Amino acid sequence: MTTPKEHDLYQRGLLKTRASLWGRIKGVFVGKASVGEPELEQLEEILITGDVGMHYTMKLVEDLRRSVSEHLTDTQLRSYLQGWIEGVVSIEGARRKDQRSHPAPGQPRVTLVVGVNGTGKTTTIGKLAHRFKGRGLSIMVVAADTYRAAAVQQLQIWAERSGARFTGGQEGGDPAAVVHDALTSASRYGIDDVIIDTAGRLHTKEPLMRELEKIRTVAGRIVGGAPHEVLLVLDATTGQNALVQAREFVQAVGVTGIVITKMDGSARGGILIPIAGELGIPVLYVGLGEGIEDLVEFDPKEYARGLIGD
Ligand SMILES: Nc1nc2c(ncn2[C@@H]2O[C@H](COP(=O)(O)OP(=O)(O)O)[C@@H](O)[C@H]2O)c(=O)[nH]1
Ligand SMILES: [Mg+2]
Repeated sequence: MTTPKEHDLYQRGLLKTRASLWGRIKGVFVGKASVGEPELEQLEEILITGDVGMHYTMKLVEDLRRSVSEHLTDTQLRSYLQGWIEGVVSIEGARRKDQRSHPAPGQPRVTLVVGVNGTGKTTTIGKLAHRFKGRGLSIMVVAADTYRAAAVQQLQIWAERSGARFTGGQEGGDPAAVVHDALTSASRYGIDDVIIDTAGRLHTKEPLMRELEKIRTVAGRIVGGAPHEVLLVLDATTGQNALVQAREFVQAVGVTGIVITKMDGSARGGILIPIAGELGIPVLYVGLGEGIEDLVEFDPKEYARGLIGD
């Protein structure tokens, strides 16, 4: 269940997408005496330019064509679209078997956060640390992005803000060694949750994937079953590019959950539909702003209401 505050965050965060998607759809359908092919074609175009992707656009238009008689009121159309979107992202998004594992009692739960530079990994970790803290858990965040001193510092600032413990290496240090030391001390101190920040330099894809693999191996050696969760962070404003990135990471590093950030930053919030649909990996969180509170657990109903409605 979402709280009223989270409902508002969805509504506010998805404003741009809603204005573009529902705003245009309404313009096509409302006040029409009947729904015919010209309207359905226009709907198709709105959905495709709204990043919903060819596959789900065709499916939606086909379903609508079949289930709708001539006349469609504004309210009927709205609830039809909301229900359709909610169904697709919840059913399709959970198609794969849950890949998450659980730590043994007394061991920390280890989350590895991966994704391309600039997608919002470090920010998301800060927000997650704050969330988990709010549940009374002890948190450690780990800077395994050791290529830039600024990246390490940025995570340290988020650790201070959220009240999490911080571990980071020297600039240029070995990320796997940082993870080794961090997990050793997290186990010793009885930390509940460890969240690991990683580098995401796209231009060196193969070494990056190898490095992530090395981090995985080292983590599993220190804490049984770690990483228990691998979160892939995708930037909604990059549209179809996010899907391309997702395929690469899923193939290379075994992703267990997805975070889609910057849903508030553009009218491209529709991209969540093909991401959830194609990958079949659950979208766990969405980023709806830059602040520490602007990360919510993904809720298909709130998402659908944020996209379609007045
Ligand atoms: N509007 C908005 N901006 C975000 C969100 N998440 C991250 N950002 C911004 O995206 C930029 C890159 O984030 P960062 O965490 O440094 O990305 P990283 O390189 O993947 O670690 C920063 O300016 C963040 O404030 C979000 O959900 N909404
Ligand atoms: Mg970062």
